[in-house]
Amino acid sequence: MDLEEIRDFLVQLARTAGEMIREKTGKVTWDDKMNSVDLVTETDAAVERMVKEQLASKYPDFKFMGEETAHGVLTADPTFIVDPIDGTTNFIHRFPSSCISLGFAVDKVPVVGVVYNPLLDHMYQGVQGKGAYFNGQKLPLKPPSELSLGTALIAIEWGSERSGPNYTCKTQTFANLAASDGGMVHGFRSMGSAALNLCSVAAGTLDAYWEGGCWAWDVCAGWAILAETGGAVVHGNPGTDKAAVDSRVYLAVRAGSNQQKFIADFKSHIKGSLSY
Ligand code: LIP
Repeated sequence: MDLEEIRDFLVQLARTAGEMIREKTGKVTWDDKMNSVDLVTETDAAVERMVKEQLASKYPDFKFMGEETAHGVLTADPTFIVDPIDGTTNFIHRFPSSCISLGFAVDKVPVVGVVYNPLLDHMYQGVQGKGAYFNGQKLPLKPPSELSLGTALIAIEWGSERSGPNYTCKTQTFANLAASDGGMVHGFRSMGSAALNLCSVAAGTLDAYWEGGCWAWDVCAGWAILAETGGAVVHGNPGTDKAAVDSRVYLAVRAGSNQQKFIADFKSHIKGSLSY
């Protein structure tokens, strides 16, 4: 299987999808999915249709999983894992942090990732064993320095579940990581796209990203990119180490010395655990 050829095809597809997304951004109406903060637009569906058709005609033997049309259960078969618009809320608001996320997994391991933010013309891509790039520049964008919680800039997301035990765990953990008698991290960023958060961790411009509740299509492509930079994705709950692409609770950490200690420190600040 030629992973670089697959990457090249996904880059082309991302640019085509990018035109569709750019044209409609900030100009769409939306529907609610689970609730009034879980949103979908016709463009999400149109982009996924186009991508699915193109992939089926070029790679008829590979499976497809996508946010809008094909959930299913991830198997070990070669599978494209696609979010047509990650950051749909940003797309609706015209906040320039949404992207198409095109991942490819084999044996459930993300091996190719293409993430494209069309408003900013930011193209991230990575192939297992071949490195990861941002607009042609090798990632990470800065030399990997020592990791420590007290100097960390961390992506968090509020998600669409705004009550109950998961919400309590997230908000109490955010408070504990921020507090002067807690982690006292440098700061949080909440930019509304799992895929772009992972790409920023790959770039080294964010130190870590913690989230529960997102799906394989939110993380597969970004994970493949991050893995190529020496970054790690582990399970986001204390007491569980290994994350699977569909485990829905993740902690992503950039390349750098003290990675394992950083992960342990971070987890010691989580209040309870997340369950999806
Ligand atoms: C979004 C994620 C975001 C998360 C939201 C949502 P969408 O994906 O990327 O990080 O907090 O709950 O899942 O819905 O914009 O594709």
